[in-house]
Amino acid sequence: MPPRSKSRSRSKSRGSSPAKKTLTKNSARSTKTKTTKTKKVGLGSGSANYTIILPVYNERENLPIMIHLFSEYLDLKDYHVIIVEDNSPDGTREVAKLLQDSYGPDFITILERAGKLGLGSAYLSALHLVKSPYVILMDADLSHHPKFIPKFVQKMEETGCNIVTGTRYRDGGGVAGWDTRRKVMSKGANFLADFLLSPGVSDLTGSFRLYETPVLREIFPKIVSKGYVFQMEVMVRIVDAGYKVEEVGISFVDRIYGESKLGAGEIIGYLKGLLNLFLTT
Ligand SMILES: Nc1nc2c(ncn2[C@@H]2O[C@H](COP(=O)(O)OP(=O)(O)OP(=O)(O)O)[C@@H](O)[C@H]2O)c(=O)[nH]1
Ligand SMILES: [Mg+2]
Repeated sequence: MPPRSKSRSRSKSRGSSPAKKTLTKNSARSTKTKTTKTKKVGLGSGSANYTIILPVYNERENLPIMIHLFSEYLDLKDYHVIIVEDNSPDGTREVAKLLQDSYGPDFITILERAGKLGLGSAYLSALHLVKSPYVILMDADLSHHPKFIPKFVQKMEETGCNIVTGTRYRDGGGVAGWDTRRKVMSKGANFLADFLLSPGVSDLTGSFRLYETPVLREIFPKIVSKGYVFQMEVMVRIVDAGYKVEEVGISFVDRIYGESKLGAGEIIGYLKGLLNLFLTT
């Protein structure tokens, strides 16, 4: 990734070569959510290096394919998956339990929540359970292919960065299956955010990322936005805090099964969140 040449003068920590931060703060205590009736099923593996947090809502068809792809592309000894299931009406929880029976609780933990509590809180609840030094966040709708995970890991090892983010807009990345409206919305959202905030990351709204766990634990409690703008705020605050971000091109494929949750409300929320970040960071 090129250096952040477009740093805003208002930025407190953005310099020409931000030093890699020493990660001493572990703010897990302050990431508590108000979720009630949450049940953890599975032991979690204490030996895995990487935990994949997989939020699912109505992903009955996609979830088994995702887990199968993990087994195809990853060395499972090194990975643990936390499925955050929000009582989907389509029976995703039963499918998750069958997968856990088949792959074992050392590979799959299921975080059972009482209802649809949103993506941000799904990540937060799961983060409490993470024991590994690295966390991967990704969607379970097959838009994010597990084959890119080893590339993320390699990039982090090679560069010593704190975060690797998948990008659809650089390094051979792309999008398949979106109509013009969706492409324009995504490009527009990224362009506007880059113009106003200049974080130097090409895909701000993407959510396929590898993090050092302490970085995520430090940043997450500071996030105020919900919905589409959430991923952007995470990245902007990470860059603002001086952490080193690298990018890997990914091909993003639109979901085949299930329904998109992106509507007009999300677009308005995005613009409000963008303005808030512009004024506060
Ligand atoms: N546990 C949980 N998972 C959620 C919730 N909302 C969305 N998800 C999951 O989060 C991931 C991303 O959600 P998507 O609906 O694909 O949203 P998107 O990727 O922004 O948009 P589309 O792909 O166009 O639908 C998927 O794996 C969803 O199943 C939620 O409230 N709770
Ligand atoms: Mg999706």
